[in-house]
Amino acid sequence: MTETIPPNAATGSETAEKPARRAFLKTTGLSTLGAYVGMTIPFEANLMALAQGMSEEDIMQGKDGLILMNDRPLNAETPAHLLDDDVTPYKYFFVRNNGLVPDTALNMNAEGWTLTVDGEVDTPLELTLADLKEKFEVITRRLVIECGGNGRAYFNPGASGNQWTTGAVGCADWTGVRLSDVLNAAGVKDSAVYTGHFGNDPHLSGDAEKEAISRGVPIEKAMAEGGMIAWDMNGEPIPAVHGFPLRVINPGYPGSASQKFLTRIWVRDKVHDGAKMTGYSYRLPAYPVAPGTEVPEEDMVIMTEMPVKSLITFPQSGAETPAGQATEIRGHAWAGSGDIAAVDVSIDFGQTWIAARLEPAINKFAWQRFRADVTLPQAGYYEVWARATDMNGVAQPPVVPGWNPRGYGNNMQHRIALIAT
Ligand SMILES: Nc1nc2c(c(=O)[nH]1)N[C@H]1C(S)=C(S)[C@@H](COP(=O)(O)O)O[C@H]1N2
Ligand SMILES: [Mo]
Repeated sequence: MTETIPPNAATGSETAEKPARRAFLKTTGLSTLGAYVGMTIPFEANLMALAQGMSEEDIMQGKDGLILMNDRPLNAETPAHLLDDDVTPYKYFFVRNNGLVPDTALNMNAEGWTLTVDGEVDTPLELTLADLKEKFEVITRRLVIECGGNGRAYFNPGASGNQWTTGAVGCADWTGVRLSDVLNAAGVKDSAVYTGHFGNDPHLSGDAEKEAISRGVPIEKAMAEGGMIAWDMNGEPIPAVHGFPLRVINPGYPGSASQKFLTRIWVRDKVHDGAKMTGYSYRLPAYPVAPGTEVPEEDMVIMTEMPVKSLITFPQSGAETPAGQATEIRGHAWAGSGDIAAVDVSIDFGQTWIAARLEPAINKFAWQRFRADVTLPQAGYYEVWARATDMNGVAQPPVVPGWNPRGYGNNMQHRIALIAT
């Protein structure tokens, strides 16, 4: 069966095999152990803690069934069938760290935490968590966070970086304040062009002078609907690996625009030039290039809005279903531009499409549930493909779109295998 199921239609463990193996090759002790137990190692929290040089802290405590991409920094994705919930629980939410998880997060210690808002503002602010909770309207929003490199594993030639397949995405309920309310309280000057976000997570090297990552968004995006500064995830303080005690969320943009462990928002009078804002990081060629092209650095432009996408979360790829009977297919669809217009599914490799029922988003930038009933006519091997279309009429392509040097923005249609019996 392994031979006949294409990569994107593979079952969870098979999907994991290639990237996980690759990760094992370049890492050390922990990974070797992982290779003995199998290619998808469920999180062994103590091992993870040790891998990061922590002694007892259980830094991935409560994670369940994720696939490890790398242990230093910690990166793990979620198999598609574990993303079936409307609200992704903590245990299934993917983890992407560029640096180390800071001690403040590991100890869940927010004592004395402040958020600085400075730069091109009338009144620089220094806000405690209590200030944020008291001085601004507190809101809860269901927002998708998706890594810009989700789907990287399918580019050919391949791109370096975490070999995410389809699981670097999640949709949680976030509680906090509007990013725009905080910026308005500081008074954004006309000279403001971009935000620059900072967190207290140490650089992998441990060098205190270096930032792990510091990205930002155009000021218009920061002031737009959706942007948040959040302290709760699904009704609990944001867990260590997801940015305790505070994170920015800029939904619809690559996940890297949602800074964790947030300490400062620097309003800039030019495009932010923090760590991983420049060079090839989170950038796409300014023009279409042939696969494998060496694109000059000056021709790379910052990736902004994430493309329209969907994921089939039920059934699990490789499942068996009776021929001649209706089977429910379901999943989620989302787009950086906002709401989804339609989702269609195909059981014949895209030759014909069936309209799925689509639920409205609970709020802008939440993913939307789709359901379709399909009947597989006779016993045998099938694939189910899903294709979402956004409000601008832009739909997911059937193949990997626009090759780019770092493998960003792959929104090709998701495919699962179904065996009719
Ligand atoms: N401080 C900090 N914020 C960060 C990162 C990081 O390494 N450090 N990674 C970013 C990237 S690339 C992504 S995709 C998301 C992942 O969020 P999650 O780990 O909560 O899933 O966080 C973003 N915010
Ligand atoms: Mo990311």
